[in-house]
Amino acid sequence: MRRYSERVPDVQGVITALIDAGVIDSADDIENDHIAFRTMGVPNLGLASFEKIFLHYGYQKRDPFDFKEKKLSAYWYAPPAGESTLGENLPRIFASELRVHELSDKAQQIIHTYTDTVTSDPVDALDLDDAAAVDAFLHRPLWQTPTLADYQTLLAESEYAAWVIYNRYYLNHFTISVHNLKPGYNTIDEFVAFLQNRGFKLNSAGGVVKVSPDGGLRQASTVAQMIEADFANGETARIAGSYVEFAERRVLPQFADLPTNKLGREHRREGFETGNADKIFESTFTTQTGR
Ligand code: OOG
Ligand code: NI
Repeated sequence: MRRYSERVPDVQGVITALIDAGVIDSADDIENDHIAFRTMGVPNLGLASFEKIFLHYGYQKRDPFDFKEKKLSAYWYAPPAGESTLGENLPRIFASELRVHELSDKAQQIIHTYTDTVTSDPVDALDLDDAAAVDAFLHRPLWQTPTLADYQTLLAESEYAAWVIYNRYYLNHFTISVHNLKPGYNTIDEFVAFLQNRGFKLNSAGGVVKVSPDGGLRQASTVAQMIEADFANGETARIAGSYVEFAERRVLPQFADLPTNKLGREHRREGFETGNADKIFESTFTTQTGR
């Protein structure tokens, strides 16, 4: 979270706005609904490698998601119940993988130039009980810094591919659970109005608020902030970094009569939604960052 918030000024921006408005006293009052990571689906990497970290910490693999057009596969992972070595109330995890073999030969070739240097699963070489080592791993480059030309070629075919070739396992977003905030801020529509009044730029793909068909999961996100990226051979460019998401999970119909102070995660809409996620991915796409 420290490195992520250094790189995404909106993180502190939203927290400060919430404190100024008297909605929270400090960042500790925010429930982190989920965090997200992106991976390259190639041998020794991808979800098969990445997920071992979180399975080790007691996360459980849940539903699969398929994004045909974007050539992505994803799963969500439920945190261990109650206290764990990492604390309690851990965020869910949404992790996705690019189906590299579905890209053009040219794009595959570029990706493999970098990823083929990873000849064994790097997670197998990690001491997973050492949380500091895991943190360092997530921020360590797995392959050589790409050239700007390779980045741009990938960008033209798959914005996701370009994002991962530069950003690797960098945290893609954290998510504020808006339903746990105080009245006036605890629905996604109210929260979005609050953000827009304060000038935050939100992802408009498919509409600002993305709603699951059952109406229970309502999400919005900022547009990724641009970072000054250092490419190979001393070249630099401004590219999409990470973003912040906001989620409202409505109380399930069978728990509608429970008093607010009795409501826990188990009483609200769980999981994720393909239609929502498909548009949230675009928070880092030039169609949004260029607006
Ligand atoms: C993940 C997009 C999907 C959600 O909550 O459905 C998502 C990404 O941009 O990598 O975050
Ligand atoms: Ni998300």
